[in-house]
Amino acid sequence: MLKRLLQKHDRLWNDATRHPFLEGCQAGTIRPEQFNTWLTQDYLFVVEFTRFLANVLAAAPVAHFDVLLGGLVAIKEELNWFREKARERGLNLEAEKQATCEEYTQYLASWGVKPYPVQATALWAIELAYNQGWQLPGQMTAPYDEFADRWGNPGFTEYVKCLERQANESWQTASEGVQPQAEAVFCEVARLERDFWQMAFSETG
Ligand code: HMH
Repeated sequence: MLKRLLQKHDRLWNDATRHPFLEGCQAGTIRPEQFNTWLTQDYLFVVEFTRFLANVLAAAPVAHFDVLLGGLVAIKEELNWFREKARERGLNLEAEKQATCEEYTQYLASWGVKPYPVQATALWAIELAYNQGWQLPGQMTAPYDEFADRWGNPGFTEYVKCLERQANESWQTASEGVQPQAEAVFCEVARLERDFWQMAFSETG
């Protein structure tokens, strides 16, 4: 049960979803170099995350297609939105991945070949981290409110609930040994999410 993972690893999850980077967006004190680093690196992350999502769809039971196909449609628009935001800020998206982004995307690729319940758990955790992280600080200052809304809006929150339901369902029929793998992947997601915020926050420009 995914709720139990959140309780058991609450400190880890707290660090994944509460970070000075997000507080800085809320207060409007984040520096442009920090925010732009996050934006560029997150675009590079989302490109690889799109491939991961396609892998999850490929491994999913047909009853789960509807939700996952909805996610893939949304990510088509999201990738274009990232390109638009980068253009507005004069950012070059042909950048190199920083070490944490590289590490996270390599993990994504490795999770794409794990049993479906493990993939479904990773997908849920990745989306929940942003859904909670961008909402927890409270109303954000412009221009960051647009970013907070992308992952904090009610439609996205509902999508994450659907992912939770599907991942829970997949756990019920998982063979022995799969649940510990899913738990380990959940903990990796939490650590990598924290490191990703820290990567951008540490940017000195
Ligand atoms: C690092 N985690 C990271 N980036 C994202 N865009 C999401 C989660 C949500 O898709």
